Amino acid sequence: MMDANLNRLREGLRVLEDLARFTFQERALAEEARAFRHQVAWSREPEQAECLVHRDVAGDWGKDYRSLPYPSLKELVLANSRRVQEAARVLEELARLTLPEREELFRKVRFWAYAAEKKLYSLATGEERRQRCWRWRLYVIVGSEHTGGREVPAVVRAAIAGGAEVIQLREKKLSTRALYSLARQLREITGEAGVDLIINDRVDVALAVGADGVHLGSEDLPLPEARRVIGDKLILGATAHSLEEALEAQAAGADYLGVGPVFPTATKPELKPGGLKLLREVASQVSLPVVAIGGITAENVREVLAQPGVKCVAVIRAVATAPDVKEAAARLKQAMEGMGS
Ligand code: 3NM
Repeated sequence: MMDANLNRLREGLRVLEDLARFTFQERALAEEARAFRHQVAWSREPEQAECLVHRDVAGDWGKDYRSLPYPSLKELVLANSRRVQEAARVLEELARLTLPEREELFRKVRFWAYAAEKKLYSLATGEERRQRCWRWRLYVIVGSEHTGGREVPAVVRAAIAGGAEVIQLREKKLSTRALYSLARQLREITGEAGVDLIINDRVDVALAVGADGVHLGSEDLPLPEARRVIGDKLILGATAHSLEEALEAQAAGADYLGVGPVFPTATKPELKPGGLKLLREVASQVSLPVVAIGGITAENVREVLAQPGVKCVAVIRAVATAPDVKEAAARLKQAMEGMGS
C-alpha cells in the first residue's frame, strides 16, 4: 500500500510539475512540485528495498483499471491534483501508524496540492480559452450603429445561427450601464450557443459580464495594463495596422491579432488599407492567430484565406447590416469552405 501510494504520489507530482513547467511556464510551482517529489522519493536504501520486495505487479488487479479520457486540460489538472491529494492522505495515515516522522511531510504535500489545484485549474481555464482563438473562422462584430435598425441581440442570434463562432460587441456611444446590460444579454445568448463573446474596448465590462475576452485598439488601455487587470482569465485581442504594431502587440501579451483593414471599408473610411500584403507579412512573422478585418465579403473572402496562416475573418457589414443576417453569415461560411487550413 505504501509502495503503490508513493508511486502514485510521485507520478502525480511529476505531471503537475511538467504542466507548470512546460504548459504554463510557472517556475515557482514547478520547483515546489520538484522539491516535494524529491523529498517523498523512497530513496533510502532499506525502505526502498522493503517496498520493492513487496511489490507484486502481476498480482495487482488495479493494473487493469483505466481512467476515463480527459475532455480537456482542466480535467487533466484536476485528476492529477487529486491523485496527489489522495496518495498523500493515504501515506499520511500509514505514516501515523508506522512512520510518525514522515506524517508531516505528507500533510504538507496534501495542502500544497490543494493550492496547486486551484492555481493550475485557473491557468488551464485561461489556456483553453486562448487556444480557442486558433479554431475561430468567422468572427462577427456587432454594434447598434450597424444593424440596419434591428436590435443587437436579434442580430447576434441570427449571426450565430449562420455559423459565427465568435461575437464581438462593439459599442462606441452607449453609457456604461446600457453597455453592461446589452453585454449581459449577449453573454446569455453566446453562452447558450457555446460561442465566444469578446467586448470591444472595455476591460471592466468584459470582466463584469464574464465575457471570454476583450479587444483593444491603440486608443484603449495599453495591452500590458489590460493583461494585468484580466490576468490569465480572458482572451486579449489587439488591432494591428502594420507589421510593427503586430509584433509589438504580440510582445505585449496579445492572444490574437485583428489585422487590417485588408480592403477599403465604409465602416472605417479613414483607414488606409494594408491589402493582402500586410496580412501575409504579419501572418508569416507572428505566432498568434491572425484575424483579417476590413471590407471582407463572401466575394473576396477566399483571396483573404489564401494567405498562408490566415484562418479567420472578422466582418461587420457583410453580416450585421445584411437584410438576412443568418443567410449572410452562412453564405460567408460556405465561401470559406476548404480554405485557410
Ligand atoms: N477595424 P467591415 S477595419 C472595426 O483595420 C474595424 O482596425 C478595422 O468592418 C481595422 O467588415 C474595421 O464592415 C471595420 O469592413 C470592419
